[in-house]
Amino acid sequence: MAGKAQFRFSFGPWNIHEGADVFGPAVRKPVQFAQKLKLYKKLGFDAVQFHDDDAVASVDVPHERMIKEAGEMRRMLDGEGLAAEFVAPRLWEHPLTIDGGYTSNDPKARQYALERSKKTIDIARVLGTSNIVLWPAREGVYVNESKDHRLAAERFVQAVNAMLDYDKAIRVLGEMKPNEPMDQSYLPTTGHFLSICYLASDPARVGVLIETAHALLAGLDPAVEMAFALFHRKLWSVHLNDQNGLKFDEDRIFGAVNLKRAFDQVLVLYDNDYGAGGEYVGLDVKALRTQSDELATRHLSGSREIFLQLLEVVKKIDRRRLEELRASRNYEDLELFIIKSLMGKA
Ligand code: 3MF
Ligand code: MG
Repeated sequence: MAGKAQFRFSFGPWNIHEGADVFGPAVRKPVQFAQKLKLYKKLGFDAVQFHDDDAVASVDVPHERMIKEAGEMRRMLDGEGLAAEFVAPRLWEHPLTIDGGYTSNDPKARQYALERSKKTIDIARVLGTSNIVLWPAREGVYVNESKDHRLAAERFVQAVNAMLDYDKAIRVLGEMKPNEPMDQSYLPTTGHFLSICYLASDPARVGVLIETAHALLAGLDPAVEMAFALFHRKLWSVHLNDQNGLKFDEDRIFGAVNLKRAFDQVLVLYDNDYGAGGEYVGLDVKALRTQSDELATRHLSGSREIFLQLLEVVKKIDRRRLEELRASRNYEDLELFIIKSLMGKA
């Protein structure tokens, strides 16, 4: 039965940002974390996605201090009536992990990555979530011959196992992306990570977060990817956004580039009861650099609105007509039917 879920929304604090890009500095004033938290409910969101160092000032401090700071963050969340959806180790900014963490050639980097992942788990425990997201940004190569690729896959499984072993209550979610910052990322797609899931010590606790733009950058269709992970019962989070072609990760408003593609994702999520197990509809969208301070949250509320409006279209779709068109293999009328539904003309 479709539609069991009441959709709840989340985003990460990095989605409210100052607009700096690789070619130019910040153009908006920084928004304090406490201020960002106050915006969540106003914008229609119930949960916060964290990097480890969003939750605490630094993880490279004595453990008690880190835990104390995580406790303060938990109280701030409780105060705003917000939940923590996941915590992700930000392994891509530290000098030790310049050439990757779990799959680095340097044992010190690998050790740092593992220790930091365990600290992420400690933070997640305090924040009250069991979801650990891995976006393995620098696990991969710029120069193909620089690493042993087979060994990298093995090291990846070992790292996931070390996390599962460290805390028997956590779940690990891979958020895969084929490139950027690396030329070639290891485990570039959801399918690659799913294959790792089944090699892990406790496959039931390993799953995925699918980001629309990441699937598109891999030349894949996000709705088909989501359906595949849902079949495996491993779609535990999403980063909805949009993407114009194969270039850098644009993180555009959900549906801004291709509304039908956004509709397809909502259809798959709705039909498969995504959210019924407590999963959030996460957004990973960036305000354009042109936006003024006052307008730099519109991409978030707007993406949520588009999702909910597409949900209305999904619910109104004449399923009998859809089945008829499928059965008669009349795919052109099917396509027109969907496009007209999106225009309110079906
Ligand atoms: C990079 C991303 C990241 C991750 C985040 C959580 C800025 O392409 O999508 O968002 O989602 O770091 O893992
Ligand atoms: Mg993302």
